[in-house]
Amino acid sequence: HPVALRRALISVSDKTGMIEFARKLSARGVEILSTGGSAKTLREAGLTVVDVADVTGFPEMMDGRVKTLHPAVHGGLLALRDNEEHQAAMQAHNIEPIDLLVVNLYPFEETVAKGASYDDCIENIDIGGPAMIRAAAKNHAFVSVIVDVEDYDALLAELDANNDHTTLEFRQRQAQIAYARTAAYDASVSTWMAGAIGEQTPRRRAFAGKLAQSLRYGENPHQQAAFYVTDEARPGVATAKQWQGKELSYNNINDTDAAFELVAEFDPSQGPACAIIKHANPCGVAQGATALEAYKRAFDCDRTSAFGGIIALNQPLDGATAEEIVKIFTEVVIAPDADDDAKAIFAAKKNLRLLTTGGLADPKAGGLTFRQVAGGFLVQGRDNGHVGLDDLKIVTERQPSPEELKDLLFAWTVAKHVKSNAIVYAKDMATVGIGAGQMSRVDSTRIGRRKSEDMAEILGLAEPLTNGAAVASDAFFPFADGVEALAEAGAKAVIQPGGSMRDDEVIAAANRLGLAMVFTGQRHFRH
Ligand code: 93A
Repeated sequence: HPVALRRALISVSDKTGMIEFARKLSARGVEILSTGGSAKTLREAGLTVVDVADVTGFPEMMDGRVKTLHPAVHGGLLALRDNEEHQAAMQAHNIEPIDLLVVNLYPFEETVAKGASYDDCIENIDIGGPAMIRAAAKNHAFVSVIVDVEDYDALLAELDANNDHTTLEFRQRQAQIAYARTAAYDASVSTWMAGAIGEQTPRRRAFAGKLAQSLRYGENPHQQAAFYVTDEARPGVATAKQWQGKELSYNNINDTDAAFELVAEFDPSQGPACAIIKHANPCGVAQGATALEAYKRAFDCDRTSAFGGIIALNQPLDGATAEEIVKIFTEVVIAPDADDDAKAIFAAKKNLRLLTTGGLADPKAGGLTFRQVAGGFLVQGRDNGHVGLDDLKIVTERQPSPEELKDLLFAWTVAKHVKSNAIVYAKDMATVGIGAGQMSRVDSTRIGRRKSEDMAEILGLAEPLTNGAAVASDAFFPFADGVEALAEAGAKAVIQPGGSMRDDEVIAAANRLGLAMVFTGQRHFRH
């Protein structure tokens, strides 16, 4: 199965490393065919190149839309070298074999990420490239295909190790990579089109991402893992710049995403906000007059859990906040930006990762989210639900005060980002107790309260801050016991979707206990 390399076709948009690579192929006696821009670059570097136009007998035409789509190219890639009929056809039509295809595609994903026009995006859909890649990969019994600049060295190493031949194993591996690339490419075209034409349903969609990073391991060290990017335009962990610190782990990426998506809910024009995340749940979220104050208030929700956490800010990180953050061990800090003071302070903490995103994600934007199940995966629209003051329905005799209303909406926004059953106590735009991920809603109310009691002890407060707090519940209370537990914790106002069969009982309990309660009409399950 070893195949000698005699003739290669190079047609690349990303010309990184191409000249060096082609030079090494030439030195091994490989003849090089190439398309317009690639051929020009190679020739200018002093290499001998055959124009594909001379092979096809047709000029590149229609703005390059048609350059390699020709039997002289596709026959050379697809012909079985051990099949007499195929060989006869090659002879009859003057088709020469192509043993190696080196293609990287028009930068469609990058063009979309730049925010280019519809027509620009369309023009950047590569047709000839994927056609050749799929042809070469199909004929991997004889042909090698390279679709990634990173694989140039792998091919050269393969030739070194096998006396200028490629092995079947190598060609199979490259073919597998090639199909992954063309599938991902078409998926990104389809995903972009869905966005461009406003198609929201998750039906008849194709999914794929671009490999951003191979991870050292997954959720646990015995699991392999990788990180794929599906939306290069959305500010977040997938597109952030990492300034320092070791490589992010699988769990770090998951938690950093949770942190930044949560903090992006808070419009910076309404003031700085900070979220501290542990195991994908917030252990403190707060607004403040400054980023420093927002961080301190978030930290004071649950100082014990915040250790080793992930911190997100909705505005640039400054020196004063950085100074405070480095007082305890933190895994990751993510913010739209960071000033020089902050960077200098973090530089002394080698393990702390600093990520900047260049902006905030739009919490109201659409998009899809995924969840894997055995043998398949679930797809749904992002939870971009939003509730404002006007959407609230007051259902109790006691009306919430304006301050309580602000805290209710704040708690509600945080609850959207807490695993169900979620209970979030808030006071003065800071969480003061969070109960997450319990199988019973009553347990979540108790956990939030207990955490607040622990913090009161640590901070030396006369009473836990859940006393007099506003509380959000991500879904309705099925029975009155949840509301009773909140009243026991001293809460004064409640926000919840409503819609339970026993809403009447729940409202009656709230009235009896002197609580103000509002319904949102929308829930935020997060499982
Ligand atoms: O417009 S195309 O879809 N039509 C083609 O026939 C074709 N053949 C190769 N684009 C085509 N290509 C692409 O051109 C390659 O995939 C590569 O990305 C690019 C290289 O062009 P150049 O060598 O002119 O820079």
